[in-house]
Amino acid sequence: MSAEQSTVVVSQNQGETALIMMQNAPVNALSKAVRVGLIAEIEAALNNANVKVIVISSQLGLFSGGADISEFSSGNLQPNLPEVLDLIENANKPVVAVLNGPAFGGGLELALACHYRISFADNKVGLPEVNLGILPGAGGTQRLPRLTGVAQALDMIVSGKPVKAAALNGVFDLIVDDPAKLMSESQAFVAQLINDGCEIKRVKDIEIDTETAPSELFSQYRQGIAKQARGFFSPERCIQAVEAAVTLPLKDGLQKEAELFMECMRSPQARAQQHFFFAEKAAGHVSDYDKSTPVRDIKSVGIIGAGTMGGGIAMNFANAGIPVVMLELKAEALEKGLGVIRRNYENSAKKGKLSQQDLEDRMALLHGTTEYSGLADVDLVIEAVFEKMDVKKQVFTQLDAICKKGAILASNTSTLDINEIADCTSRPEDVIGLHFFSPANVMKLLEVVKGEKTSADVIKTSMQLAKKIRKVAVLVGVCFGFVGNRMIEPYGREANRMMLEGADPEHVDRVIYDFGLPMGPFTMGDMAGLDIGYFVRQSRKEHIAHDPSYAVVADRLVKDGRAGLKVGKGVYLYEAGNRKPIPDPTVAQIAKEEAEKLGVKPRKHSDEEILERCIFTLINEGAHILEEGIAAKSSDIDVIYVYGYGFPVFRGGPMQYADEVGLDKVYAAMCKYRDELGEYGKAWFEPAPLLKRLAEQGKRFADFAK
Ligand code: T1G
Repeated sequence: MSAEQSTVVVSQNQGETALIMMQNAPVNALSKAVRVGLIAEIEAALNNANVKVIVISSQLGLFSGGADISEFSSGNLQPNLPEVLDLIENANKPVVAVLNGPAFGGGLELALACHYRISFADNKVGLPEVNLGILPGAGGTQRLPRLTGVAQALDMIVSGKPVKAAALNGVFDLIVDDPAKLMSESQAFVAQLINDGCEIKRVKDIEIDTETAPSELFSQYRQGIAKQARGFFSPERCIQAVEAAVTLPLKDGLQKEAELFMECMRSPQARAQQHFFFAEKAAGHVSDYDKSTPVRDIKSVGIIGAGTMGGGIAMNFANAGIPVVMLELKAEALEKGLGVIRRNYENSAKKGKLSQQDLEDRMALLHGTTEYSGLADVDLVIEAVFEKMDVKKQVFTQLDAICKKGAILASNTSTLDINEIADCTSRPEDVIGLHFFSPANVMKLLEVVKGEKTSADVIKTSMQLAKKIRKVAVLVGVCFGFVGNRMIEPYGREANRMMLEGADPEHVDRVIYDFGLPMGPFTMGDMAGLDIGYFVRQSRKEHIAHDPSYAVVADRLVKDGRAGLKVGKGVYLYEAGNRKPIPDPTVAQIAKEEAEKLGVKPRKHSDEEILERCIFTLINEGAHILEEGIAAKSSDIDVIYVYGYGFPVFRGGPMQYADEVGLDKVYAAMCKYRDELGEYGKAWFEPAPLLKRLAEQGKRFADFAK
């Protein structure tokens, strides 16, 4: 495609300046067409004797979101981005990058290959490739350290976090305070450059300032990131690439970077994290409404319950500048709840995450009432009261009587039937589930639970409001536990059943921790409270009737007052004020007694069996959920599990992981345990029909559309 036909790169000659503008909506992804267009325009400018300076910028609101991630799987990356950047860096006329907006990944690398860089101070730039399981593959690991020093470059590349242009020392030749003056000041910069004789400054000619790379830098950095980089493949390769910048000449450093880039690109983790990037975006693509569907204006929110959940939920709205009215029937409970919120903000302020002014501004948005009438004028109410249907129904009956017409009535229920709740009001079309995950002011996931009668505009309003309060919303249907909690049930069941069969809880927890979850099922159960599972099972007797054996130990621990961390003992023991689980041999004894009572034969569990029984049963439930239409697509389930349960993003989520393992293997394992575990196996290991069907067709969950 030649430049004149290019629609994604245009240029205009302004006398002695060739202005090359990218316009590949929506983010100037550096697709093949853009790379071809850039090469054509740059070569044309280099061959134009009138042109003295080349400027590269953008017609869109950002400079560039980097390489086109959607091209990675196609493999046709020629001409590749490094070729474009070599052309720029070796040009015999000055090339100036004018960053009129964010520059990420290859977009920033494009600027680094230029001879001069201009931006406005608050502009965001970054190298987020590590979040895609790869590393900056177009010279970023070699050029950035030469400009900004090794330590800052290392942190940007390994953390993937964006920084403000003004904070990136040594990278920009001109930082403009007022974005509105960017173009005019850039023109003056270029005019001066021409006037001064068009000197060319190539980053490759800059020697690394080894002062910024003390010998212990890399080892200390490795230690510093060990916890959050646990299990990830690309952070270590990012570090190695930056080390190469310090130890090798640029040409060899670029070669090393290319090798490490391809090593990462070929890894299952890169596939998983790139899948997840698009999965998160796709969660917002919902077929229940369209562009014409109206959105209700949410100017104020009522929260019922100022406890842990209610308080956390309230903070989300205060953080977004939306006034909140919190209802507690007792004044002291209200006082307590507001006090907890203030302490949370004060803790953030102590860590420098919040200014005192912001703290006061947010607290000023939080009002309290002890009367339902205090909610009469809010645009949205979210109840976070006790998880019992009759309590929820009482609340919604009151809300129906009190709240203004058009108010959205939402439940934070984590398992209960939204349709049943809606039907106790005169306005079921205004009722929806907004299931926050604890701690509600921290966890990014929001399950938006649509009832059968929930209107499209209420769904759309909820999905858009989620973005405003910085949540990742996934739209789900109604069933017990919706998606997340329904799938976690078999996961916890298998852990408990294996304990009954003689497995050590710490063995089970270690296998799951090593797989990449933040903690194993028993540690998680103790932290959440074993009584929560106990109450859920009491309300699900018909469901667990299949074979209730798995719960006997957990039920007995609760009856023995061992509700978990909060009481100092659950499956593990805990010293006061210490969350470290201490194995307790008496639990194994209890399990042995209960197993003998039930005639459950002891069984040796390999790491593989532990992993498969916990994770494949979770995946199998996901297959049921997909087939029932409770989740619209498998990638939505992945988003729920990564953001709601800490499923390792380097595995892409449970359904992506199953696709990577191969559904035939998942299916075979389900059949194996069904047949090996006697009555219990028959009760709980029947493969979901969708899993069976896709496995037989050699397909993936990602191929399934309801
Ligand atoms: N490639 C392809 N599609 C992209 C994309 C990209 N780099 N970035 C965004 N999109 C899509 C996105 O899926 C969405 O699609 C639409 O654009 C709008 O995105 C060689 C190899 C740039 C800050 O990781 O962080 O460079 O949902 O809603 O809120 O070393 O997009 O509309 O169908 O997010 O204005 C590294 C990823 C690539 C940046 C803009 N770059 N993108 O935010 O829009 S690898 C990244 C973002 C690389 C080099 C390596 C954000 C944004 P849809 P959006 P936004």
